[in-house]
Amino acid sequence: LNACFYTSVTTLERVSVAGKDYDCDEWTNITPKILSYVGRNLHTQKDHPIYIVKEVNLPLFAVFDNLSPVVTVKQNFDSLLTPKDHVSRNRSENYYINKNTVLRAHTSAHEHELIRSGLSAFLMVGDVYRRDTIDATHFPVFHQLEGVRLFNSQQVKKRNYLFQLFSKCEGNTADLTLFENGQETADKQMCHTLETSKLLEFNLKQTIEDFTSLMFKTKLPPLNLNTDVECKWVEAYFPFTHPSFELEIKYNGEWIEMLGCGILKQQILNEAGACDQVAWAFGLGLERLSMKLFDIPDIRYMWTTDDSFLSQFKNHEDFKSIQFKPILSKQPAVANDIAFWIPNDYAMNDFYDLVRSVDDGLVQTVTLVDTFVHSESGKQSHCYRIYYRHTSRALTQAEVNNLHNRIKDAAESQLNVKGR
Ligand code: FA5
Ligand code: MG
Repeated sequence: LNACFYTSVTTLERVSVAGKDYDCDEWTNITPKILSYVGRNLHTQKDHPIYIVKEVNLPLFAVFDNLSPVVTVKQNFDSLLTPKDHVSRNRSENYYINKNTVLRAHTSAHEHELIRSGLSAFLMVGDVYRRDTIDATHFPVFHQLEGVRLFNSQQVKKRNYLFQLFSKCEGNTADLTLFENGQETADKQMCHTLETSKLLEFNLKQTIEDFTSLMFKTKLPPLNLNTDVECKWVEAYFPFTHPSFELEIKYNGEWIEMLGCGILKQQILNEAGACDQVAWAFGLGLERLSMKLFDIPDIRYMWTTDDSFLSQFKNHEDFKSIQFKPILSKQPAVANDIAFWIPNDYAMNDFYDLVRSVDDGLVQTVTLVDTFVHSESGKQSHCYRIYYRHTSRALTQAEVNNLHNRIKDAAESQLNVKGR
């Protein structure tokens, strides 16, 4: 539990987050670096690329973009049926303020309260926080767009009717029931009829595909360089949906995950006072969407206050006419390795988070290149390759060496690792 005890914050008895004070305990692992991102709210900053994609709203949906990122463990996990021993709760995955309080790891944390308030179609945008890997498409703070839509039995029946009209299949729509006391299968939950589940899945995927083509379909060729995108559905697992899916999208020649979604577990609706309704939900990564849309090659650009970045998004009548021009001509990354013996309670995210907190914008990617177990002592070692590359200026070997040494020193003094 103490693998990553950041003296700078956690020796404090209390910590102030977004203007409120919280007691620290053995779960506290937020860092000053992460705290410095709380309140930046890129999604409410006019003309920021995250704001621009957020503004492409779906009609019909109520929009919330100012819910506090400080949530309870209950909101972030329990309300979403996350098992008590599920890895997503680990201290190595999240930024805990204390045992009961966490910086939300996803916007799904607010689903329960918004459903309980009686809404039946809503979108939620906010900053979310995760201890995670380091590369061009991951950042410890990012933004999600959550969408939830509830249906009562009348609405499902109407959809079933339309569906049958279009697919020309036979069937008695009047007989459609939402619920049954049945079996869970790959396609449905125990209490849903197969028809209900399939109709919801169809509507969910249709909504997301419509949104995706709204974002990416070329409107004004040849002005617009953002042509249609390649994307595909893959099966997924979330503790709070079944069945679950992910949408992947081709980005720089590779498939990356853009969103997760699924049919909301009925228990969540029941506990939020909507037991006669069914629902789907999705959670989309706005950075990834925006990077794909504008051809932004590195997620770190989102946080620059550099006008040569931000000015490229200003005063555009149509977001589709924006084509990002990298500020720096391609500079090769400088690679530098670091190897150490790790203690038993070590988690890779401890190292990644440490790099994030020491780095001042130079580190692009960190990869584990080698693991090794000493034959006699049984001790394990990890070797990481750190790629140094700034988003907007060339680096000198001296500043790379300086940062690399600071990372080494910090790892030895804070992570209980031994240099090799
Ligand atoms: C979730 O967060 C679920 N709450 C999504 C969901 C909502 C599922 C509702 C079902 C119903 P996931 O951990 O896969 O799922 O993250 C969702 C998206 O956030 C990813 O597809 C990706 O686009 C983005 N994302 C995840 N981690 C990072 C990161 N470190 N940096 C930037 N974007 C990220
Ligand atoms: Mg995922």
